[in-house]
Amino acid sequence: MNTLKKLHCAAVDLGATSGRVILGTWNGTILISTEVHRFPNAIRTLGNHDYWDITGLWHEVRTGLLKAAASLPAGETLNSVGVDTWGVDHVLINEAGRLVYPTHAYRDDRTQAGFKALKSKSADHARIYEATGIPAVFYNTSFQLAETVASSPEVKKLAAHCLFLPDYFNYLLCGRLANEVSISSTSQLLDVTGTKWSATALKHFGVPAHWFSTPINASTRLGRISSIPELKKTSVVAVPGHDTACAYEALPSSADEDDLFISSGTWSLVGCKSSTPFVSTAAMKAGICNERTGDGRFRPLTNLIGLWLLEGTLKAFTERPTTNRQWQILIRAASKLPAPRKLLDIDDPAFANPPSMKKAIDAQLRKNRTRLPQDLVGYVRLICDSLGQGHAQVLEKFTRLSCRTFKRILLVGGGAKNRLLCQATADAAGIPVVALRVEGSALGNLGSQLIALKAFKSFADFREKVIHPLPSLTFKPRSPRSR
Ligand code: LFR
Repeated sequence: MNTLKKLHCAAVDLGATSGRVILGTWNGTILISTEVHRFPNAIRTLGNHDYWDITGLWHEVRTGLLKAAASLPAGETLNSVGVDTWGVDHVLINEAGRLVYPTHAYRDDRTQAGFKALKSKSADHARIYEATGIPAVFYNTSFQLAETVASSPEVKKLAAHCLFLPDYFNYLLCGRLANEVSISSTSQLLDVTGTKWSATALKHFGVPAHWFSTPINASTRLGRISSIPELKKTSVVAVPGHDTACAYEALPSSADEDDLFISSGTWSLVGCKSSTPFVSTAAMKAGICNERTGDGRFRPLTNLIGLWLLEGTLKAFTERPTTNRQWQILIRAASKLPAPRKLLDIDDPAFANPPSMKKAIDAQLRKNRTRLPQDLVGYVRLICDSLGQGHAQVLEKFTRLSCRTFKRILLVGGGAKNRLLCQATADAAGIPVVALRVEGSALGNLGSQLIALKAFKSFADFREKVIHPLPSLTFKPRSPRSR
């Protein structure tokens, strides 16, 4: 008989377009996860700038946690909660914990000038890459904070702490101020190795060093919830705060390091795990971001535009799918179309935050004298094939840079449900794609909490017992390329 006490954990997983609270119950043998709350999220525009609705997000987090606790059998307690979010975004607070600056969304184009300036000065770019392992990406926290300080110099006096969004929600829950390592590594302000903030980067961007504290590893217990009286017995665990770090931990990787990882959602994050960072000039040119795992190791990856292309394009069509069934019909219809003759250049900066994604795609196609798709089905086909090709190009880069031979691509996230995207990736890459249809970030988040609660020794242990037995779908390349 299984005598182990059940453990109940809530994973708060906030994404740029939706958020969810997933209740995970580990009974010593299986992990049952149930979505207890889901809500939309969106960038809010005010004047010429883009922001996150932080108060709205906190309201949803609170609602979701109360729902999670209410769904438990009488007498059982929610043991812990962990929060993960997208990367780079942050709050500035004073000593009393009050917000002193609005929380901008990373797609706000206030960072463009600083981003372009760094990209154009190759010696500076190389110096910052060498120091932080993160190349110039338009949304980096570094560019955001540099713009904040330049446009509102008084903020240097007002702000006492910079917390990344998961760090801030942890603080709101339990009052403990801490920067977690995986989310800190998305900033372009952390040293590429170790856990010191980069003096070189802080100086270059004009960001005060005292805003940050030495990052802590994930699976650290921060304290009990103090802001929601009904949940005062629940512990707050710092999980890998970056959703991508959580998703990577939830992939059924082999011990041989021959798997390439894709977390496929609004962004396609394509990379691998590594004990050392990739810091060569070639890695910088390839746009490799040496982000960290929750225990401070490396997950070099490249960021592609991902399903943002599709999410944006859908807005131009009145008849768009809302149910799983409608999605399946759309994807099936798109799979039956002939392959597009020419694919999109998905790195086109015009796709970053256009007023109309369809118009941005049409403009690129017209420029390349390519015929426009006739309907939504045609756009879906074009987008999925183009993303598949983008994934394959990153595989080539990683093969070259790591000197490894990748045997499989492990894919998790919303894209795992999209058969056309998985097949297009396998076809273009010439190796199988193993798709895991689970909420990857939430699962990694739950794993980190269960490690903190001592139900598992490590993520390797969690993967062996929880992830490897999960069903997955393998897409074999239809026309293996000669390599
Ligand atoms: C995905 C993600 C990516 C990051 C982007 C912006 O949700 O976290 O990893 O590069 O959002 O933060």
